[in-house]
Amino acid sequence: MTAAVARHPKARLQICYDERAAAFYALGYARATGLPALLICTSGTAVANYLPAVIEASVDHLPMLICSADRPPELEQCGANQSIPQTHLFGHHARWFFDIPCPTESIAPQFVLTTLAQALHRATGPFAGPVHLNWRFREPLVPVESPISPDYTEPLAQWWKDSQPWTMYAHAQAQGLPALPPTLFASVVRAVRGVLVLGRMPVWWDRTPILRLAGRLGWPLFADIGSGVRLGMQPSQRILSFDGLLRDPRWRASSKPDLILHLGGPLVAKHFLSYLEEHPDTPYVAVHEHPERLDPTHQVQTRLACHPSAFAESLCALLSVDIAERSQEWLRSWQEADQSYLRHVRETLDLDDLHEPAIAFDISRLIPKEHALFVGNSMPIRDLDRFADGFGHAVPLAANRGASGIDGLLASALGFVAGSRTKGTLLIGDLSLIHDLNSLILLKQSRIPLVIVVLNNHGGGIFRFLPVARFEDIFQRCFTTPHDISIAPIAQSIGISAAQVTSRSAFRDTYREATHALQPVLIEVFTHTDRNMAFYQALHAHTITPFTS
Ligand SMILES: Cc1ncc(C[n+]2csc(CCOP(=O)(O)OP(=O)(O)O)c2C)c(N)n1
Repeated sequence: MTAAVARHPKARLQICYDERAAAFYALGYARATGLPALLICTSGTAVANYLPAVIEASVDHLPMLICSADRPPELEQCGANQSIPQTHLFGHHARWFFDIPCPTESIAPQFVLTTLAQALHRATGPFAGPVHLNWRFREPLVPVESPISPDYTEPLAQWWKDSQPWTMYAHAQAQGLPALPPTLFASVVRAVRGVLVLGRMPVWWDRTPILRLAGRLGWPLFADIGSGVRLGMQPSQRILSFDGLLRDPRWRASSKPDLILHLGGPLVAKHFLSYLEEHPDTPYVAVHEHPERLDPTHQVQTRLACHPSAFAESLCALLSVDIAERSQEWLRSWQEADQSYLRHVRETLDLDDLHEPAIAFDISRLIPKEHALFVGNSMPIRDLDRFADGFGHAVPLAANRGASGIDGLLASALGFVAGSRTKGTLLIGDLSLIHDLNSLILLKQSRIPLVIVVLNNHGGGIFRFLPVARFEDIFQRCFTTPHDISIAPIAQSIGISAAQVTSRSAFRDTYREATHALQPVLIEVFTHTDRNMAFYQALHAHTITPFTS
């Protein structure tokens, strides 16, 4: 398999040093392109290392195609070297598994081609995700010519000349606009205090119909950082600080909506869930293309399994009357509260203090428009979601929010930037980067122009914000897991340019310069959880006037 790909004139090959990173790289590539990278590995624990990325791909419906090599059946479970049972290794995390027998002329070659076509369909189809093909081989395991009778491949004569799969699968569902339930249309038209929520969406989706719908409805718009509508200048209905406002119990209670329309995946913003729980009788409609439940508070009343853009188009086509006007007052109240909150955020951020929300804000302002942005889990994604400026560039952004692991983030960022065929920035916490240190070697070898901004607060800063922080005997040792490691020297030892900064102005200058580099750069920012906490406390001191109209 390796020889076939390495010698193929059209294949782009990425050699990875460990399989866990390889799978995360493939995941990041799929996030950028919507296409599955082909993962090839040997038998044994090698393939097991794909599991974390397979889980993320499964949860977030990203295509992934795994081709593991395996020993022949007579060498399974008998002590033969590097042989483990690989059948259904990924359990229900794989959309499809197939055990492909050792090559033999007694099986028609069309079998291989229909298997591949099915694998591709199951990986990329309407319910996309990881597919595992387990290929068994007998020795010799090297690409030597083996005698094949001339008429064996005869039935494939036409297929060799084409570039199409043997079986073409048509996605019937993807064609045409979905028919909307009449009751749904009626409740949209009736709603005066509607809220439009945009969750996580793949970067390759066309958002034009969704933005058109946002304009037609004229409702407050809550856009998640992964929606593609949170960064840059976007619709005037967007309420940048909705999570901050919804944190306030009085605002939550007083701003009762009469319909919530949620397009795409879940949100990073935690207080949106509290808002839902505060108003259990508000009709809540969720639209996503896959059929799975997206309802952690168990309140969704109508769930449409169709593409949000197609849904938006259908709804716009039905909305002949201008309904935005009747929601003007409702929208204005949200916008005024938003402006007041944002003024307070900017005043607090402008103090030139070095803390993590400030770095997230600075990146959103300074990132060049030709960069792709990958964001680590824990506090980086939360800080960017809350404090990203609305005046930066609307760069493509991705994060591993399916299962929210802190593993494989550098490898995922590399795959994302490679798939985007551009430069990139990764914002990541220190523990997350330590989890994926191997991928610094992948970065060095691949020379992908990535700027890594690592926030070194010497452990897991998020735990300071969680109730476990009160339990002093276990908090530091078992949760924060403190360390005194500096990451820049590790990167330098591998041959990656790296800088350390301890002030906000030094960060801005270093980051600006790094984004112009043609090679990878790591910027280690030393931050302190006390300062992060102080910023949040100053922010929470802001008084939000309850909703009045
Ligand atoms: C693979 C994995 N292990 C553990 C966790 C639990 N976890 C969530 S956040 C976090 C700390 C991350 O620390 P860091 O990357 O330094 O970011 P910070 O909390 O400082 O923002 C941990 C261990 C996880 N999400 N994924």
